[in-house]
Amino acid sequence: MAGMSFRVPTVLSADELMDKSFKRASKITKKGTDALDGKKKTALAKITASGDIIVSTLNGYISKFPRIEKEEDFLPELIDLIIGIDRYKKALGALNWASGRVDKLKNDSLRDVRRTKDPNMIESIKNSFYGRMSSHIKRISDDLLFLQDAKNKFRKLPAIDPNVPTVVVAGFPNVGKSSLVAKLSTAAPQVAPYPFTTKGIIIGHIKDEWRTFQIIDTPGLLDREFDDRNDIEKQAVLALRYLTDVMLFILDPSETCGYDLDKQNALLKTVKENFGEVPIIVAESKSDIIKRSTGDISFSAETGEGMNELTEKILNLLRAIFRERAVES
Ligand SMILES: Nc1nc2c(ncn2[C@@H]2O[C@H](COP(=O)(O)OP(=O)(O)O)[C@@H](O)[C@H]2O)c(=O)[nH]1
Ligand SMILES: [Mg+2]
Repeated sequence: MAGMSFRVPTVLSADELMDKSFKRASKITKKGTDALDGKKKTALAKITASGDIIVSTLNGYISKFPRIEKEEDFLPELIDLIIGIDRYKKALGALNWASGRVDKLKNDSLRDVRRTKDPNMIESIKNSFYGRMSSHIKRISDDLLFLQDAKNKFRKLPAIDPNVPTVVVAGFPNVGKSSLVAKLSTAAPQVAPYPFTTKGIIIGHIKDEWRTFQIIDTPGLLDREFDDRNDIEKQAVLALRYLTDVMLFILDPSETCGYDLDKQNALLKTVKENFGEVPIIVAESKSDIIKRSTGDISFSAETGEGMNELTEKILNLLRAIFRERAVES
């Protein structure tokens, strides 16, 4: 499950792809009932093998790279952020084009070989097949390189699974987000670089009896005023919105984080505005220092006070969302 969206194959360059195809074909010889028949059968087998290897390799890439299903989703936003969605779509489209062309070329060439009775023609049909196939592959050279580069960028992404119910944590720096994620997470959270932020995103997992949920802390993104953001950060927040099933906003009433409560409440307000429909749980941290009675859950990552209550509240909300989705689909 973890990181399932980004298990993409290594992409060969145009030259490597052609080498692979020629190498496969060069090993083939077929016996026939006579010299012409042998020549024909060998040419047919070579054309079939070398064409098929190109088609199946390209189709394999197309099916293994993540598909852009709908624009209003985490994955397209993320892909756009990392590599550019238009270029990505163009690259996959180009592979699809080349695959179709090579397949047709193969079938046309096979037909021509079958029809001819001239041994020299067999050779020239085969050579022109190789030449034209080569030129189709050369035309997608840039697209293959682009996808290989995309693969490398995908590989560096931490294992965020867009299909797993997800809590995203927000609140000013030092309010206690990382401490909370570490405490809530069943295993040690992963820290990984992300295009969202220079600081690295933190992904924890919460397991109940039979299901796993993600809890994500995004330093640099949901811990400051929205107005200060550059375009990439704005886009990152948009991507996050599609990922977030529940927002957990942490207020630090002790103000030991260095931000007074007015500032913190102002950030809460903008987070609410930016995340529209997403349900928000507000929780107050550091209850070992100060505990208010506002109706929001107070907790302390340090002493463990209120942690069970908070976990239950989060899990109940996530379970309800998960059930709703299971019923819908
Ligand atoms: N007293 C107290 N301090 C805490 C608690 N949780 C976090 N802190 C402290 O607050 C500071 C910031 O915590 P951190 O989790 O890194 O906050 P983040 O920047 O929001 O991720 C650290 O010095 C923590 O030790 C708590 O429950 N009680
Ligand atoms: Mg932190």
